[in-house]
Amino acid sequence: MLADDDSEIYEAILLERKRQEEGLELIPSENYVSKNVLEAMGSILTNKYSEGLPGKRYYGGNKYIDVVEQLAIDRAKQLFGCEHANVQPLSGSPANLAALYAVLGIGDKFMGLELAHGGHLTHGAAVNFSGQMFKPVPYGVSQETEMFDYDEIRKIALREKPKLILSGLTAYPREIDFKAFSEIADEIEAYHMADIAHIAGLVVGGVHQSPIPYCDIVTTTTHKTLRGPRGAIIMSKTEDRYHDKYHQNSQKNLAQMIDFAVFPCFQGGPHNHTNAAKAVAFNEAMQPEFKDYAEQIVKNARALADSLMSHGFRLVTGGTDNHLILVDLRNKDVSGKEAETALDEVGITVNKNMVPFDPRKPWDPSGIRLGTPVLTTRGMKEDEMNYVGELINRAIKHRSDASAKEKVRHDVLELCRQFPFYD
Ligand code: DSN
Repeated sequence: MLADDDSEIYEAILLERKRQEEGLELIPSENYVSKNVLEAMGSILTNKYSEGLPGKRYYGGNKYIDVVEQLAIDRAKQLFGCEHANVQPLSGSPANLAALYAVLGIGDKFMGLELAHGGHLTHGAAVNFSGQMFKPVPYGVSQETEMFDYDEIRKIALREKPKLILSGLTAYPREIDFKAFSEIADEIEAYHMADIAHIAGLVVGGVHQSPIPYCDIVTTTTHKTLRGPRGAIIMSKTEDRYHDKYHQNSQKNLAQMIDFAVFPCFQGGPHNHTNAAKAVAFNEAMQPEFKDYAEQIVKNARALADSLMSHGFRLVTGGTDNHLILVDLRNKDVSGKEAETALDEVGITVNKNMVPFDPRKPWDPSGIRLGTPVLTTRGMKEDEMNYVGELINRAIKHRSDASAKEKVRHDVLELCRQFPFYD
């Protein structure tokens, strides 16, 4: 038993479990998975090497691994309604690396959402492979509305003529119009790729527009709103619609280009235990209750947004359409880092975050980012969100008052005990 044989690791796991049970987890990219997902992840499937694809492996003994991976592929295709799915990417950044490299050459131009405006590192940040291997052209949000201005994005696309336009977010609290992005991409004969890591659960739950009809490639992690294990998948159309323009010397279609980029180009053996857990999570997301869950995530985000605004917090874009909220703290005379620390001390976990046009730096920006996937998984609804907004306000307002903070910590614990998860 781990408890007897490696007490240091065992203790750390127990303490992290207690932290998750006794705190309010508001990081929008996190979730709590089911026991079945945990069971699949903790299985003996981790022992097996299986480079290749189902039915075509470079190692023997993959009879049952093939069953697992084929189920994951079939379920991903059914869940999202996509033509092709590769379920092997180890996580979001490797998925985006393989997806971009499948269609772009070194130095090729692509457009992605600027990191400071809610994009991801892999959407073209200078410090990331995406900004170093390719030539990124950033687009941002409007200074006035803090939302996408599709006319402005179109102007940049017409001027720059990128080979690919990437739509996707990590800190944009509004619905993305994938159709509008695809019309811009079509006009300049560019690929359209969407990264739906944050919103995949909302897409399959029917509370966010699906990118599948409008994209050549769609990547997603599996551990955020989708509530699966840490990992990712890449979905695509089968055909490469720009084969004659960009890849006339290749024998491969788009699905084959994606598979080749994942393995052998960037990865070795797939993590079969994780792929089994992905299949379990896809099956869970196909159940009718998952639609209710996705709807409740959005209702909860709106309720939390209203509560925060009633306590004088300024929200970027004035609210939310999805699972996340970006708070601009400049009117509260507290930085993102100070607020993150103050909330952490009372058991409320958020992350400091840049707001669009932030005068401060990423290590201590002007904002914090919050989301409702975990609290919704625990069964909380709008009334609790209203109260969580009050707790956040008290923790930030009384951050220098030890006894007031102790009272908030007590109230956080009380609330968490009403919504246990891993009993
Ligand atoms: N690191 C993730 C997030 O927190 O949004 C994105 O992959």
